[in-house]
Amino acid sequence: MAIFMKDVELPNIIPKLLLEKHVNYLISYGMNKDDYTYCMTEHIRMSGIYWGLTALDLMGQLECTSKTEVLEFIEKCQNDCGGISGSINHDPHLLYTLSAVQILSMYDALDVIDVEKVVKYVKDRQQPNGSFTGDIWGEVDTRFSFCAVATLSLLGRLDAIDVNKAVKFVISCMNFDGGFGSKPGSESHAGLIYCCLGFLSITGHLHEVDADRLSWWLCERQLPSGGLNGRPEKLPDVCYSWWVLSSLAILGRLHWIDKKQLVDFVLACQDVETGGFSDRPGDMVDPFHTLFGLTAISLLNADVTLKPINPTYCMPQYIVDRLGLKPCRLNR
Ligand code: GRG
Repeated sequence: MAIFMKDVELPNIIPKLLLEKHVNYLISYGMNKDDYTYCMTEHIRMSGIYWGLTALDLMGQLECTSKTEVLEFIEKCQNDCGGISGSINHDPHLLYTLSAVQILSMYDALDVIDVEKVVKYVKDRQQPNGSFTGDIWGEVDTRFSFCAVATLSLLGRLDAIDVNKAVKFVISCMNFDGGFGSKPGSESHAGLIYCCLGFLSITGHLHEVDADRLSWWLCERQLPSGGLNGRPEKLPDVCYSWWVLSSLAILGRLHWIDKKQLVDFVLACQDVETGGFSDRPGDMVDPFHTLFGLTAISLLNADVTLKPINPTYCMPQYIVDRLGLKPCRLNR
């Protein structure tokens, strides 16, 4: 006899979307610089700012923060080699370089950094087999292939790298289940599937994907609680609402997911007192999960007041439009 266990229990009453509380949570997060979690996340500050500002922009509150302070911070994080670091005096990395370029694109302020040096930094990361390292220390991962092409396309400089070789490497990471891992032969994982589909969407190679097989695998990530996990046998997490949903959106199959159940799961991950979203109901909130809770609600069109999000760049759609970018999507 099969026994169905609920992966995570949702509260009896699902709260509505608490936008005002989320705005207050994000604004006060950046203000309390002595806070323990704020100090412990210094090394990922650049991405933290991108998560917070993107979430605020989706809620129509980008101007609640100090643009000048953010731009000064980014300027100080660009290193001589051109790469941008997570914090001042830290080592540069492709992840933070992309976050910085995303923020500057939102603010229409790319002149704050030396763009040609950024282009050179990204170009220097490409390896003879087309893959990218995240920094000078040599770790190769499909995340970095995405960061490289997303950064360069935002700068209008995709011509700086060998795109064909880069595509070949990403395609070599495709698995029998239609998904993608971090390198050839690595297990499929929803986060890396987003990176590879985002990469293929920017470079115009989505036709290389088995869209039905991959979408089936992505839909199997939905658990009885309604939440999504990142791979089989794992717990659900709000961030996969982004990695999985954006992938389905790029594949033109967003409607394959059970929207009502997923929205309930995401709403149940809000802290109704402090604002913000956590990974699962009842856990501690943070800006990372707050962004991906909101982007999921936006992609699902479950709240009319949230601005639309672009599934490839994870940036407000109006900014992607303003830059004239048209990342590919499949139709179904
Ligand atoms: C522009 C949004 C945006 C991102 C930049 C870095 C990057 C590109 C994407 C990261 C994609 C990724 C790998 C996400 C997964 C993050 C995560 C929660 C990893 C946890 O992995 P495990 O194995 O978790 O600890 P599970 O859920 O598998 O147990």
